[in-house]
Amino acid sequence: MSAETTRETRAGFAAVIGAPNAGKSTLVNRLVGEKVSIVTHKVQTTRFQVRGVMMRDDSQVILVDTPGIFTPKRRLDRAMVRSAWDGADGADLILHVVDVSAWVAEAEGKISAAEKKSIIDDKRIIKDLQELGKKAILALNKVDLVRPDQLLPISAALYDEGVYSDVFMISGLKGGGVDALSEHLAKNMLPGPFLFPEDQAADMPSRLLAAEVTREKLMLRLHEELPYQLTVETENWESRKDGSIRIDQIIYVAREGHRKIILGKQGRVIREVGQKSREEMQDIFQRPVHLFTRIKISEKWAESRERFSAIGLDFDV
Ligand SMILES: Nc1nc2c(ncn2[C@@H]2O[C@H](COP(=O)(O)OP(=O)(O)OP(=O)(O)O)[C@@H](O)[C@H]2O)c(=O)[nH]1
Ligand SMILES: [Mg+2]
Repeated sequence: MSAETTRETRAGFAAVIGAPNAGKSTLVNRLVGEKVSIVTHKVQTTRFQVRGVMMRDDSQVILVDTPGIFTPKRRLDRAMVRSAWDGADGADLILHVVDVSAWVAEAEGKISAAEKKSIIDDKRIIKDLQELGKKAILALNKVDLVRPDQLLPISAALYDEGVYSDVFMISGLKGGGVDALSEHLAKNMLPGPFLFPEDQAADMPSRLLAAEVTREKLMLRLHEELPYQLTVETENWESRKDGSIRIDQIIYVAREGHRKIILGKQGRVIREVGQKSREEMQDIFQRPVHLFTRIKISEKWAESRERFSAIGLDFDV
């Protein structure tokens, strides 16, 4: 007789949507238990759908991290917002992450411009959810920044919008409340076989992940509009006999002035960025990394159909 018992497994997709900077990627990384999506303090960090696999009990939850939903202007912005809604549309569950500290600031009449934007985006998402006709799970995030008594009226008001099935109060950064949310997600997957191998946390190709790591370090180091006007590509990836990896990357920028800023005085900026990026890649890939970065001027990188489709974005929205 076989000792094997049949496992009642569950699996499915949970799309994580929300305004830029709400904390979606931070939450996805925490739920998965490792870094699958880059995080910065700046808005519009995530540019395309990133899948992370969470295992809990006999459930597999494929979390789909999405770009923030905002009012788009450029082609890249439009494609990012479309990508977020596509993620929501195809998912079994939708998780709406809200930066609750913005709502508290509004209630107290001490709201900043960024917080105002965040609330406008949240309201827009609520309207779109109403139209979509699918109930979402509300995750009131960043509760570490507010007092519990400030949360309750906001939670009640948002629940009354009628688009949410459940509300969780969490801190993706500190971890508070995330366990209850993760349990809920796992329980609400449909019975079925796992969709990814159990030990696989992400499905992003290593070359793309390496490019994202460098883009994160650039975003953290650069100011104003520059982070939004560049992109990073891994040009070459070579596994060496000694166990190390040689990675060649190109940073595409729109103008000569941008190239100079990224270089910095005597190449200081690019050197620092490369150093940080290399260290993190070594952590992720668990092997020594030799990283070589070049900067190229390409006025048209944000108008390149090929680049969009390489990261799963729709060029024609
Ligand atoms: N205090 C606090 N900060 C948080 C929390 N979650 C995320 N953050 C911070 O919020 C900022 C944005 O986090 P991200 O995870 O990149 O947000 P995002 O929603 O993925 O942003 P986009 O990809 O730009 O749409 C970062 O500085 C995070 O450290 C939280 O629970 N508490
Ligand atoms: Mg993100």
